[in-house]
Amino acid sequence: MGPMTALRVDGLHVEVPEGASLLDAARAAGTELPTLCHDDRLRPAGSCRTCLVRADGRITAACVTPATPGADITTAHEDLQTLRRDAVALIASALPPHALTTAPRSELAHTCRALDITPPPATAPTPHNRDESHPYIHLDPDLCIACGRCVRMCDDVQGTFALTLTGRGADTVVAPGTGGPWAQSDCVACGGCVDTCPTGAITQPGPGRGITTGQPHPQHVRTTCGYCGVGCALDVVVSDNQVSAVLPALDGPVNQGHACVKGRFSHGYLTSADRLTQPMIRKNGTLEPAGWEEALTLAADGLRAAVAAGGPDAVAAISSARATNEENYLIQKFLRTVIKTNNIDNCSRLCHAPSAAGLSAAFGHAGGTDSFDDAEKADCLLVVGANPVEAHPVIGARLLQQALNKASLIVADPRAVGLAHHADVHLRPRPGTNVALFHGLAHVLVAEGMTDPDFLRERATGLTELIDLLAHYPPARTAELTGVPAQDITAAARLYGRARRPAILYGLGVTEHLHGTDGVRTLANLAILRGALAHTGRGYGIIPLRGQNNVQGASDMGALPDLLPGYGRVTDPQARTRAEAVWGRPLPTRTGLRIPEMLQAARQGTLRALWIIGEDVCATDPNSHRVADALDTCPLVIVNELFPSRTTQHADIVLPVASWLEKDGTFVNFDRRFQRVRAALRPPAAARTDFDVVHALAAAMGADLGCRTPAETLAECGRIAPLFAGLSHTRLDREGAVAWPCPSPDQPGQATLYTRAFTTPDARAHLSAAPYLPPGEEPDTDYPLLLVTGRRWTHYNSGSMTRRGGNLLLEAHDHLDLHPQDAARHHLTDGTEVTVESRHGKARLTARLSDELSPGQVFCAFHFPESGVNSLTSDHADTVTSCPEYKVTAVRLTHTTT
Ligand SMILES: Nc1nc2c(c(=O)[nH]1)N[C@H]1C(S)=C(S)[C@@H](COP(=O)(O)OP(=O)(O)OC[C@H]3O[C@@H](n4cnc5c(=O)[nH]c(N)nc54)[C@H](O)[C@@H]3O)O[C@H]1N2
Ligand SMILES: Nc1nc2c(c(=O)[nH]1)N[C@H]1C(S)=C(S)[C@@H](COP(=O)(O)OP(=O)(O)OC[C@H]3O[C@@H](n4cnc5c(=O)[nH]c(N)nc54)[C@H](O)[C@@H]3O)O[C@H]1N2
Ligand SMILES: [Mo]
Repeated sequence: MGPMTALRVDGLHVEVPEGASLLDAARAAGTELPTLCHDDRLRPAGSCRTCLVRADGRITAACVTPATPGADITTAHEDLQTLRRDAVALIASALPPHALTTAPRSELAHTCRALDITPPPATAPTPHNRDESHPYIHLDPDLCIACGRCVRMCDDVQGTFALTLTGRGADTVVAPGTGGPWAQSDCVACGGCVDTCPTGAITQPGPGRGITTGQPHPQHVRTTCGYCGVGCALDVVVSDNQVSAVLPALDGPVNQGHACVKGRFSHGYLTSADRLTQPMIRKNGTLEPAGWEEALTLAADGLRAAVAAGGPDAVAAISSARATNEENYLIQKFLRTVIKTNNIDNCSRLCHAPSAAGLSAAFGHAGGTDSFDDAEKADCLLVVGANPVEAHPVIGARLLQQALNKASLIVADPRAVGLAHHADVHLRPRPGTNVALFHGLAHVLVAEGMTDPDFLRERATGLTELIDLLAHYPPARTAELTGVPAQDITAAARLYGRARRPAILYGLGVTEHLHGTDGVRTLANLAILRGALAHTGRGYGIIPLRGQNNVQGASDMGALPDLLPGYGRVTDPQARTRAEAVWGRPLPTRTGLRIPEMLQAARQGTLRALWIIGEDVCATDPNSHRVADALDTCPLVIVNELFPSRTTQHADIVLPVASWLEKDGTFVNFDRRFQRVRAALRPPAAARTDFDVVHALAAAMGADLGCRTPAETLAECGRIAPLFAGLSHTRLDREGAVAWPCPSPDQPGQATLYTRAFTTPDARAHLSAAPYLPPGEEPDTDYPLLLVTGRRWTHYNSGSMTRRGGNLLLEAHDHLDLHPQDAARHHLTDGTEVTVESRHGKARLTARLSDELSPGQVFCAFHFPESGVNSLTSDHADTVTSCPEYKVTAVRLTHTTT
């Protein structure tokens, strides 16, 4: 704890941290003051005058007055109580009577009850100005007291600046800044305004109306969000096995009382009529409902038959980065010990496999070098090929505030989206030219002496080779290769090079390329050249913004064809022996198949059974026609799913499973923190957790996987994997979040890595001298445009969850963004239906003109499988890890004719 300030409140001695307010001091003394314009997440405003106290004789608003050493505060005097009561009564009297009746759970109503203020009698009928245009956020301006909390939340926490106070004097109310209805405003539905509104003027529709963060809720379950990898701690308020509201936890280690549209609101899928509620078996070509026993027996017989015909390696499984660690652990254990194959992989393959490969080659561990909390202290941010404002909104919001307040910002992204609007330098490389760009930046670092010679001499290796290579990447040549002006390269390198403590954060714009692993390694070069790592005190390393809620965990748990739980190699006898000792069985020694190899083997007839657990491969893997062919050729396809999907259309057995709000376990977030997942609801009808399904299928094959509970499972994993040996459910229940490596229960998790040494074989950081090589696809006269695919804030991956609920009202279909010049050349206007063709397939999208794109480049997401985006993308993949080249596809456009 930092230095403390001692003072007296109503005669009581209290101590508060330096910089605290009198409100904090009053709270420390156990005194509750009314605080209608205050929220701990916000800078204090002092405008409502309801928290009045007397400090050394002067009457003042406690929330804006600093606690000074030795101050003498009174709060309890009758005159003060009267002043405060009058201030609240005055605010309440300006509101229509329904302020206290229709919003009975509001903070204002609570304060009025506490101070014995009764609502004024109803006189005139209440005017009705409600704005109910938005699916998740409703506004009743009549209830607004102009405290400004929502506006500050939107500006200072979320950074969207969507709200404003309009009108004058007592008539001032909040409104969307764009003037029209809320649904057409800039709002991204983080829910911050709903959570902070003290009067019920801003609410969410439905049962959660009036339920806000910071108030006690009798039936709430603390869990971790199951959408992206940020790892927001959420409190799910439940009644009658239904979600009333999902609130961001104020003490959430990563989100600190903030959330995004997905975690906060996108749970409509839970009660969708499409939810799979019983097993299905294909009979005469159609999927028909079946009982669990019939489905499991059929699956077990099918797996046995596949092994009998082709040996254990004729079976494979794709595990789910949406599922828990314990589920992933169990699935790989089933494959390795019951089937006896290493054919297990997860969607990290499509995503950040190049990060795991690149970062472990450079530093040792398959994760980011430092924690996000550290990176937030950086004075310079280099954000590369990531759009956190849309894809990791809570992190995006924190990075934006950092850039607005205290850090310089370099963004490297072909598109002008999100953080790029606030960048000091925005580098816009042609997609697929990262390696050249990073070498260009490194060239300037070296040429202008902005490196750390001591660190390079003592802790790194590969400098000579790199310097030789960098001679070929002066700014002028790099500009030719990448399309980034030479002066921007120099300016960016100087910002990064001269910063005291820079940090690098990056995303799929680095990994999903033909040379994705080289991209990660050559980006890591910049941090190594500067020795900019947390433990050196000269920066905060390099952090991948990993995607799925548990993609880090799925890989940590060994749902990979070459690695056991905790990253021991399947080919390393020592690692195998450790696992064999715990599992009591000999393990397969041959490296298993990666996802694209599984699909290839299926097409060739050597893979005879594929179990797909929560990945819509026919929608989200590249070149989707060929994926469908693979499934159709494979004699047995089992799919665990929440919903019918493109993939279930090709399945022989479909098993209905629970979603993240319906199960127990742990996830690992993007910066290696384990957090607990807890069931808030029971799964619908006959649906079971993936955990139970794996156990049941093992039992149907006559095997017992042990690991009766998720807690036992994580404990067993810790016995195999030293990295996780100190973790347990009870510890996480107690501590909230713990980062790996965590080798023992009495040691803290290591958020900052490599304090003593790098974990590469020679304990040094490895620079990479990989030369720039062009992407797999390039535009030509037949396919003149370059398509980049990625994400939108409104939907999540295959869209299976976000398309089933209110998000569909936020974005109803996929768009193709293109520059107005390209649109004009193709005679397209906003809203025109357009057919996109690549060398591999066709997609139908709606044109959207946007100067976020450079001419010659177009962009779309892949959240609506029926538009066919992944029939466009190619089989080109990272040469090291097989991660698909989703970011570069040559296409042409034609008008859609129906
Ligand atoms: N709303 C929402 N959030 C999500 C998801 C979602 O589907 N929807 N998915 C989750 C998942 S699984 C993941 S992995 C993460 C992904 O999160 P991000 O990595 O941020 O996602 P993308 O939008 O795919 O790609 C990031 C950026 O890379 C840029 N880019 C493309 N090519 C290049 C290049 O050659 N060089 C550079 N420097 N940049 C390039 C694109 O223009 C894009 O803005 O998001 C997670 N969060
Ligand atoms: N064109 C293009 N394609 C891409 C990408 C891109 O940038 N461009 N990005 C790629 C990336 S990074 C990723 S990670 C993949 C994601 O691709 P997927 O993993 O296929 O996408 P999701 O929609 O996240 O989830 C897959 C399925 O899991 C189901 N599901 C959810 N929770 C659970 C659960 O607990 N258990 C089970 N059994 N099922 C569950 C969902 O209903 C959904 O159908 O897409 C990749 N595809
Ligand atoms: Mo991902």
